Amino acid sequence: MRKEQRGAAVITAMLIVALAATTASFMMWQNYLWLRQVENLDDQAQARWIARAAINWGRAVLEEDKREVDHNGEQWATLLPPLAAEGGTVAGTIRDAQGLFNLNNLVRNGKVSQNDVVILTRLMIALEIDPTLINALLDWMDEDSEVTYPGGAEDMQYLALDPPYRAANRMLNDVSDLYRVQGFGQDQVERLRPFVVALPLATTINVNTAPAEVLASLCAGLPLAEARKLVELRTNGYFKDPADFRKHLAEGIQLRDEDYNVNSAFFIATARARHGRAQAGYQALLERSAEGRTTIMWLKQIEE
Ligand SMILES: [Ca+2]
Ligand SMILES: [Ca+2]
Repeated sequence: MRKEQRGAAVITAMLIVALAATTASFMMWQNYLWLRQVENLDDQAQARWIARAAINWGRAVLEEDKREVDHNGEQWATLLPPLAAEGGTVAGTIRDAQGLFNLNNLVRNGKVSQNDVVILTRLMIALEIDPTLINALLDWMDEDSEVTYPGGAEDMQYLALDPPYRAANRMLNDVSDLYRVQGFGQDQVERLRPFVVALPLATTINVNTAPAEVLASLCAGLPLAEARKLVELRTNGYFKDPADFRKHLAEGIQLRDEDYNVNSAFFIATARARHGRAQAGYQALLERSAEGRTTIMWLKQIEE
């Protein structure tokens, strides 16, 4: 073999080896990426599974709980700190949904409940939100298509929008539904959000868990400062029954027996889990029956 030919053969051989090595490393790299993807998916599935399990744990805690009274000193109200679970961590909370004003109290069986309008009016004034917005909310929820003045809106107003839509004429599924109601923007909705809820049926307010703003709205003539004192008093105990709460109110303060209680049937459970690089979260509305069984009314995945 001539010298040049031998040289060319060596170069070709080297090229083949180099190419083979490159292809192999490329394939290995691809393989690695694929494995990482599988691992990530697996982590994601595990994280979801752990968060979902924590929601069920919340149900079990509520089922164990005594139902005559519900207050923030009970076990369900204890924050579940990040705990090691199944190779990951999980954290969770349960909140009493009946500590908040239930927007679905406003319209009962398709008809406006004036007493609840009065309660929400007080709350909105305290939060510095224009209370005439309530009229649009009543129209959104009531079964008729007659506009309530001032500020009301029915199909005619919503169909004129781009894109057009119709009034729901039924109860809210979620507080976020407010965004579709005339006059409610981010400012109003986010100011209201810590104090209101949308439950699937009309409910009483639990005076053991309601924030001061909600207590002050519930009772005619109760200033916010006095409501804060009641909340303060509650930190070292709880109201045993409705009469116990009433006993702590100054003379002249009025509230209706059917508007409040000391226990709850609806709770919001939130769980967040991590596994490997993945994280997942769920929030659920739980309903607890008179017999103590819990049902998931809705379950949604939450970010971060
Ligand atoms: Ca209880
Ligand atoms: Ca309507």
